[in-house]
Amino acid sequence: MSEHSHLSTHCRVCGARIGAFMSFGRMPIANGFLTAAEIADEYHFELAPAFCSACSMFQLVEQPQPDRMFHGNYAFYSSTSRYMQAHFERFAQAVWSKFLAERSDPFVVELGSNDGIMLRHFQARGMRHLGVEPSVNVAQVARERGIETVSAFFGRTLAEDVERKFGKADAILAANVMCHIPDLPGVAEGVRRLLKPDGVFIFEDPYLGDMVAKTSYDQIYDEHVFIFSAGSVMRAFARHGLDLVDVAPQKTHGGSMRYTLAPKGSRPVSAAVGECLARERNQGLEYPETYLHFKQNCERSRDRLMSLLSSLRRDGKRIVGYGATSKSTTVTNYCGITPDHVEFISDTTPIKRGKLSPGAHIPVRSHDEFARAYPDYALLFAWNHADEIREKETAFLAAGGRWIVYVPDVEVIS
Ligand code: JHZ
Ligand code: ZN
Repeated sequence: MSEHSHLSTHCRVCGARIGAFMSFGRMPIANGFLTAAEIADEYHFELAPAFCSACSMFQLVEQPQPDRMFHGNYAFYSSTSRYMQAHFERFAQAVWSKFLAERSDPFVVELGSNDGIMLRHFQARGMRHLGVEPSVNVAQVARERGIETVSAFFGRTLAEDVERKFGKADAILAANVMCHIPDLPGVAEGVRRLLKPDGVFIFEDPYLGDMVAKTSYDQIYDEHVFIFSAGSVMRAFARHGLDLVDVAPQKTHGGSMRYTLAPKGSRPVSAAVGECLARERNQGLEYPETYLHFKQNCERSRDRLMSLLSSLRRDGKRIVGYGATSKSTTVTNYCGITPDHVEFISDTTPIKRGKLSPGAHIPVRSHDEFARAYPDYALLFAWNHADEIREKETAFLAAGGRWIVYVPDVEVIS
């Protein structure tokens, strides 16, 4: 696959012509954990990001069909992290106290509600709620918890169905979901229709400013068709009569942004929006040259990581991966990490265990395997959960183990 992608297309938001500024090469489905027998049929596409200089939306030029990614065997269960559980409890609490507490019989809808990690806090208050979750296995976990969930992709038609059945929504929420949906205009239109005139649409996703600053290129994979900034979100939703009225940075997923939108003119715009837009201009997020620099940083990160892994292996050190994240599919396949570098990847998710990692085919094993015979080095693929993991793994360090991280820089930590 050539380094310089030939791929070009039209911006999913504004229709301007866009071209990839780099390619991460041939990639499998990031959550497509597989068995040895399935290797021959493994699906691949070219992972190549583009920046639209007309509306500043960062996006993939090619994304696999949604049902290749989200289906009855979706491998990511939101509730695997304790920190994320606490995060979504706080998110729900903030939405409740700021927007819903004073309303009579409010109705909240969450797009991509996964296993109910956030909605359960509304359900616990006896509130009217609905989750929309196309991956039926994770949706089923939510239903078993008593959370009302429909398994479908959200868009204009579903918005109309929901409105007919439940009425309009006081709040529509989405966390790590909006950046997954290629038809952003369709979703924005659905949201506008489903929202009450005084309702709010609040969503959060990994933030472009953090990705560029930290060279966390592993946020780029099939599911993340967009990486948002305040500027690109503001412009994309203005086309559909929704104002960006607030932004709030979040620590989750290595740096995220929470966006609050409301029907045009219905709410004052907080000072945080203007401040964030100014920061984005200073950081150069609106300029194509920024992404050429980002590309060089990705290449440097890859070279440093591979020379570290190769030299440790030459010295006979054992290296194990920690966290079979979606992000690690980009890292292993872009950098060329193989089972010769990384013996296996430790992960707590039952559905991933006993499988091979997508593309690189590194075995995924239980955490017990990791703890049974600590390796010399653990390559921290779940770097966004570093605090939680390092708290749990003090025995690994005490046994002389060391962490390898690559965000923001390639480093060994003991
Ligand atoms: P984690 C997923 O990304 C996919 P991923 C998705 N596209 C997205 O946007 C974000 O989530 C929200 C394991 N683990 O959270 C569990 C341990 O083994 O970084 C998970 O497999 N031990 C929807 O996949 C993985 O690591 C632990 O102690 O990049 C973490 O995946 C902890 C904390 C996690 O998301
Ligand atoms: Zn555009």
